[in-house]
Parts: sequence; structure tokens; C-alpha cells
Amino acid sequence: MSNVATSRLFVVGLGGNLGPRLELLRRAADTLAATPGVALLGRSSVWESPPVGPPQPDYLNAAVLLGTALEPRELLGRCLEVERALGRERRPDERWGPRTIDLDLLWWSGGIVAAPELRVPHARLCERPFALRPLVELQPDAVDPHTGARYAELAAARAPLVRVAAL
Ligand code: A4P
Ligand code: MG
Repeated sequence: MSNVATSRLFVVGLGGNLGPRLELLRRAADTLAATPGVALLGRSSVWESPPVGPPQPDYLNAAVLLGTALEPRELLGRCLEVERALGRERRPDERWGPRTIDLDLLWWSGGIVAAPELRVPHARLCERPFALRPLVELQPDAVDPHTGARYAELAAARAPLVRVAAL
């Protein structure tokens, strides 16, 4: 049994559409789980969907449930490190472009974070089945702190995604 302090729960979304997609999602989950002070409490399924945004390859998406005493900004910093370690390259001129790996803080147990560099829940969570679906596998009763809407209901109202694997 881990003795990591897990006073905060986070759901981190994983997505990618370049390279060995499934392997990269699994490596991202394992690398996050190896972070000192972070306990991996759950893994969602892996879901495939067409891209939202410019034409590009289809995405795989998943999520992990983490318990930690880290602050949201500290965990965001760790996510950016893991993205870099797995070969993420950012092109400043291109929004929603293809990527090997994208890690987003989708939701946490502490309510709303609204800073220029970090918004939690993720700003586009409610519109995105590929983020909602894995989130509700891990936190079926979670609600949007802005509106009180249940994420499970928002996910159910969207077209179903294709489940391709366990994470
Ligand atoms: N940032 C602010 N809030 C957060 C948060 N909650 N989690 C800031 C993570 N980062 C957050 O992110 C830019 C900056 O956002 C970060 O440095 C952080 O300070 P980024 O990863 O460089 O940019 P991005 O991911 O391209 O931007 P964005 O707007 O977050 O993209 P999305 O919304 O993640 O969309 N289609 C499918 N089917 N599946 C996908 O996963 N993903 C995208 C990217 C587009 N289409 C997709 C998918
Ligand atoms: Mg991102």
C-alpha cells in the first residue's frame, strides 16, 4: 500500500495522434504514476475519435485518476515535463495541431482554478466527448463546478466513441 498523501484528486486527460499512440498513452500514464508524491488510483479505457480541429490523423484518448498533495500548478508542471520527455513539439502558430502526447488537467476535487496559465476544469471539457467519456469512467458522479451539470449526462448526450483498449 502506497503511503503517498492523496488529499487532492485529479483526472488527467491523455491524448495523441502521432507515433505509436497506444504505447505513448501508456508511457505517459506510467511516467505520471512514477512522480514522487503522486499515487495512480485509476486508468480509464482508451477511446478513438476523429480529430476536432484541422484535418489530421484520428486520436486516441484516455485519462488517469491521481491522488496527491501537489498543487494544481505543480501537477501541470509535471505534465509539461512528461509531454516533453515523450517528444511533444509545440508549434506556436498552430492551434489544435497533431501531437504525440497531450496531457490536460481535466478536473480536480478542489473546485475551480481560473488563472491565465491554468483553468480547471479544462476550458473545453464540457464540449468534448473524448475528454468526458474517460473522465466519467473514473469519476462517475463528478459535476461541473460552474453549472452543476453532471459530466456523465453531458457524455451520454454525445455520439458514442469507439473503445479500443485498456490503458
Ligand atoms: N492550460 C490551461 N489550462 C490547462 C489545463 N486544464 N490542462 C495551459 C493543461 N494545460 C492547461 O496547452 C497550452 C497551455 O494551456 C499549457 O501550457 C497550459 O499553461 P498545450 O497543450 O500547449 O496546447 P493545446 O493542447 O494544443 O491547446 P488546447 O487548447 O488545450 O487544446 P485542447 O483543447 O487540448 O485540444 N481531437 C480529438 N479527437 N482528441 C483530442 O485529444 N485534442 C485537441 C487539442 C484537438 N483535437 C482533438 C484532441
Ligand atoms: Mg493541452
